[in-house]
Amino acid sequence: MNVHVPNAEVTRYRAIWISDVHLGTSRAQAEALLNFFRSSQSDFLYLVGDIVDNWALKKTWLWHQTHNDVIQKILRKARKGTRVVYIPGNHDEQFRDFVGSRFGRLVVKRNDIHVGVDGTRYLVMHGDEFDGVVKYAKWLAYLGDNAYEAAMSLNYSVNWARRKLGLPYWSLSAYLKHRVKKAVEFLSNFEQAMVREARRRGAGGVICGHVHTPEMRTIDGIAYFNDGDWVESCSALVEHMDGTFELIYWPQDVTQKAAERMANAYPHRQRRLVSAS
Ligand SMILES: [Mn+2]
Repeated sequence: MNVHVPNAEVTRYRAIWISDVHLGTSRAQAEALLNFFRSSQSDFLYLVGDIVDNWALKKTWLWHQTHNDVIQKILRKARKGTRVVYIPGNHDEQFRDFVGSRFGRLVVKRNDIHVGVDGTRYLVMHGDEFDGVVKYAKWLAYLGDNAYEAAMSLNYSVNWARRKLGLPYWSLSAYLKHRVKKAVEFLSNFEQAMVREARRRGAGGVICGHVHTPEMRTIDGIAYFNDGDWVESCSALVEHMDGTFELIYWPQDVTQKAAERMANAYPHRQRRLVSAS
């Protein structure tokens, strides 16, 4: 029985958008992203912010080889002909100092306009620009970040116990975020702000990240596309060659991945490990 994830099939897209990878933290699903990168190819690759988590890097250095591999893979794609547009977010805002710089086929921009196959203009931006919390009270955002880190480590413990008990994965942070965002109607305000900005810029749509909530819908006649994140959703927005858009959710079952790695390392334990997930 062969359990490795097949990479042989490479899908070609016109454009790919990813954001909120948070490299430099243990939450980054670098392996899943590498697997997605190996399985896809595109004319345009938009890195829509929070690719590297500088705030986290300041506290503790948590940089795996797989995080290097993600960067290498992106640069390799740029060398091979993909036009890479890097739009730093609030967690990698230090890179905003490089806005306007060009490194071969990789350009750093504050935001960008992507023109779809049918000529529709899409405003591409990270999204923190209109996040009242980030914009008006930076210390609040830092506090929120620490609370999120704490929730994620608690989440890990809870799920370790649940796995031992044979229960399925349960996302505490998703639950907390859902509750919090419901309370302050943050998400709705965020979406409205993004759509307003797209209209102000004369665009027919907006493509963003930041809130870790993949979405594809039309709000007041403006396309609102959120590419999600590579912390929990492992999602990417893609534009097919015919101009249609799709949200892709990449397989990321951590238990399954761990089982596969173990199975490859210890073939004789394969059956038990795979059936345990
Ligand atoms: Mn962000």
